[in-house]
Amino acid sequence: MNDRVLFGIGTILLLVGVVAAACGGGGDGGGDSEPEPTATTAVQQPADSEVNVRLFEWTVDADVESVAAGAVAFNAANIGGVGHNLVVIRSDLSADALPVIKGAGVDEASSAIEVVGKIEELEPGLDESMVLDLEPGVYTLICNIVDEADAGRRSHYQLGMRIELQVN
Ligand SMILES: [Cu+2]
Repeated sequence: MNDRVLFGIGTILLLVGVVAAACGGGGDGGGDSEPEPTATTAVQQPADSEVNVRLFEWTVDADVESVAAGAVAFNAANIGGVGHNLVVIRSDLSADALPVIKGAGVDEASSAIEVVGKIEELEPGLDESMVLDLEPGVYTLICNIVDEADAGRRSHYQLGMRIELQVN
């Protein structure tokens, strides 16, 4: 019977060791343990897919035309010479037919569209990411900055900074 008792004690000690290794933050745990998750940089939540967007005068340039529905990361980079932003809009309207208010660009509060995400104005050379949970549909990516200097008070959207994105 001594063998069984010893075996039982051994099993308990083994379990205690496993629990200690799992709970402890100490450095001398088992060498086979999985690495602890490290802090991520720009993206806070995991994404299923990503869209890399370059913003410049007067283009919104995405590296894909379509993505799968789910968590989509938008990585926006302003490679232009003036400030740009990125507004992701869900609408049945075509990309060049969104409602516009003179001097204020696309009317982001319009009931004809839904703003599902926005990266505020980025100065030249800066980049920023956001993750949006997107359902299937057609989306429009725009820059909605209005330059004070523009006599026509047009937004960058009206100057051509718009592109459609299909979410499947
Ligand atoms: Cu712009």
